[in-house]
Amino acid sequence: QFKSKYIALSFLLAGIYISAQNPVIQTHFTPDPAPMVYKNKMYVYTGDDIPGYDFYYMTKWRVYSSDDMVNWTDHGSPLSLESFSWARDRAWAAQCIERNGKFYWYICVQTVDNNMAIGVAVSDSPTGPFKDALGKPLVTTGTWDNIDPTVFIDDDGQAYLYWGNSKLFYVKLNKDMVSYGGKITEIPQSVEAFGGLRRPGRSDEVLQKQEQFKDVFVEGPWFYKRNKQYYVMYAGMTDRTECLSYSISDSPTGPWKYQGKIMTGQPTNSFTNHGGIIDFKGKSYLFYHTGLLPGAGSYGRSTSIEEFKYNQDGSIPKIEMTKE
Ligand code: FUB
Repeated sequence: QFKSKYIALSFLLAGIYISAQNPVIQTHFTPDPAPMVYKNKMYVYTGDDIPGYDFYYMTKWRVYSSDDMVNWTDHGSPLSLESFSWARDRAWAAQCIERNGKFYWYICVQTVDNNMAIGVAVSDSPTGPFKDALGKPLVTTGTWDNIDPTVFIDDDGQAYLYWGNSKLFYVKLNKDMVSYGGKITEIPQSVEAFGGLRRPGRSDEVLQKQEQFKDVFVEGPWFYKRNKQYYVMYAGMTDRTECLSYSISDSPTGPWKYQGKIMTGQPTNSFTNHGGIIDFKGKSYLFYHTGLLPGAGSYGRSTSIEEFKYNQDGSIPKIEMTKE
């Protein structure tokens, strides 16, 4: 027993700990997990909830890595609100991607002008140090729509940034990954595309009672491609909490076809859900968050992971939340 305690302590001091259980990170709150595979290693970029407030209060982001999905190394917090001179508050959801040996971490924050905007930080290493690439926002439209960036580089080298809350937008990024030339496009919402419509002035409870509004794009898009098929997973709406739903397309810019809900139900103890899907060493994983750490809840969310197998036709099965 002494030996195992000693080994655990050594791992902890080295910033490594072992968790095959959900939530996989039990030392910090880690919402909005965004996985990235680089050089045979899994990285996960997360937020950093500070519970005790009556909203999502976050001032920095975190990074963890694993070779085997069991042993996780804590790389600390290489990016925070202070990294962006134009940021005021709300270090919300983010995603990191590698291109030509550089790492681009797309984040969203509340600006000094009181809007939400998307910024990008760059590093030579997946674990930082990261630096604001522009000294100003990458996407700012003077609204609160600009949250939850997700980034993807297609086989032809074209990179796409999707994001949004209630409204879903995309823009084609330039090769430098920190600018765009074309215009920002809003993806039309429809029952066919995302399972339902959000009507201004109608509460989600009312929408749930109407069959045609059985789901809706809320936020947290996760954009990726598998076997020539484009996928966008997103936080949809069910009962009183968010679920994870998805749509597919033959093109990176749509039209999108609603495919249904991936993850619903309990126990989540969190109003939101937000995550990413990725393949690693021949297996497929869904990263998501719950509020299940002791004393947590909607404003103290933690990363959980489920392994799953795609169906033969490329569809995603229903995935249960587990504690393993
Ligand atoms: O973490 C803050 C916000 O909550 C995210 O931006 C949303 O997707 C939701 O998870």
